[in-house]
Amino acid sequence: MPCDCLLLESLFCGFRMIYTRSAALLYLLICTLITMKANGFFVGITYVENSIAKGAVCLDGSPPAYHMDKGFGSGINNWLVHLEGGGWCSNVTICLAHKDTRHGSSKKMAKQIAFSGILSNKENFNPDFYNWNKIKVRYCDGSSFTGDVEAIDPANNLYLRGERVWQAVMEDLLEKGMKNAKYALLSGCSSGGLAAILHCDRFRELLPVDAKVKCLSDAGYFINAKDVSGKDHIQAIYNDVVTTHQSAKNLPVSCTSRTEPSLCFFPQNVVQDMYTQLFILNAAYDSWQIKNTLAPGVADPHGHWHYCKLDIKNCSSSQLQTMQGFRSEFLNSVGELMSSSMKGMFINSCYAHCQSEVQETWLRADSPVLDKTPIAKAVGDWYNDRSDFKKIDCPYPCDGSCHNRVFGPNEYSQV
Ligand SMILES: *[C@@H]1O[C@H](CO)[C@@H](O)[C@H](O)[C@H]1NC(C)=O
Ligand SMILES: CC(=O)N[C@H]1CO[C@H](CO)[C@@H](O)[C@@H]1O
Repeated sequence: MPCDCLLLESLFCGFRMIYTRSAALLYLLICTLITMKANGFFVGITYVENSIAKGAVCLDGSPPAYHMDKGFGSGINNWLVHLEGGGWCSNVTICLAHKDTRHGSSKKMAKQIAFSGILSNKENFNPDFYNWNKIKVRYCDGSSFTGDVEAIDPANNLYLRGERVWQAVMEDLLEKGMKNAKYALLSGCSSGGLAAILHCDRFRELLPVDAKVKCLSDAGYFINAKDVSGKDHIQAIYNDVVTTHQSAKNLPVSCTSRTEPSLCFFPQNVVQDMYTQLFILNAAYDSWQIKNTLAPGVADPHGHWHYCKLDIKNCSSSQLQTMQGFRSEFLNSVGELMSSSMKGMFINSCYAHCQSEVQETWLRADSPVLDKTPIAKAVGDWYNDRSDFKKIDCPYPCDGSCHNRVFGPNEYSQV
């Protein structure tokens, strides 16, 4: 529920006491209208039931799922496949904790979700992709769609089959018409944005040779940086993910043939060998990476970073200095891509994570801009070869167009 609805809820509280039923109905109606205006339109879920026979299932053994809005007009042969994010489960204990949530079971997923931003069907909100076939693939494997463990431990019935989920969903979409695609874009946010990088070249191979195919990673460029205590925290987590899910065989061979597989979960070791065009959309102070890579709880036992992680405005000058160091590392890790004609880039200086999925950051009068260009235009220009957009923002706090995230005290950013 968006906050507008919470406000409405309290307004209607009084009325409800007297005219409970009609007030509740009116509330629901207004709330639905507000939600639709703010968040786009609702799209129903499709379960890929025949995947079960292939052993391509969520952590709990339920079928994978996606939401699809059919293309129309000149977009009927164009396909946008957007991969949902939701962190990773790096060991069996954590995967078991995910198993009975929407990130581990299609039984727990909402039957309708709002499509907005890059998934919007309105031309003025999403000028380059609005009439495409638009698919949001739900994330329920915890491995960025890379895992494939044959054995099932009867003691816990945990399935680690992300790679099979990827294949089964792609087969289903190809059958639904994607095999005739003329234009296609594989995108994703967070762990889905990482999956879009890891699967990009293989997605390209599934489609007709004369189709135009590119990939967009939104907040999926996770860098291999040390945490504030000097430890390789994120590298250890990725090592656990790749080991637990037996992902090595499904990571790009160009990387695994020259270095250890867990390092091939980091885009910085993968992107230079990709032959499909890639756009990297990322905040240099990505809020997930600041919270979980730079200053995870284990690296900050006294909680010095607690308020800073909730709201960048609360960071001390020494914390900001540390964050500028993180930005420098981030820019170093994308640096050599600046010269590649195969890559597009929108790296802004916001405290944000995932900027393509919601209208307020994708395209609105006040949405983030780089060089006066909003994200939707930068991505659209790059996709359609109108210009090769490649821009890096000046350091925080120079950018007044940011929509910086402010987290509630108990909010976790498992996007
Ligand atoms: C799983 O990972 C968590 C967090 O990293 C850790 O606390 C826990 O001990 C791990 N459990 C096992 C069984 O390795
Ligand atoms: C705990 C803390 O420092 N909170 C502050 C964060 O910043 C806002 C305004 O930027 C203050 O109102 C809070 O008190």
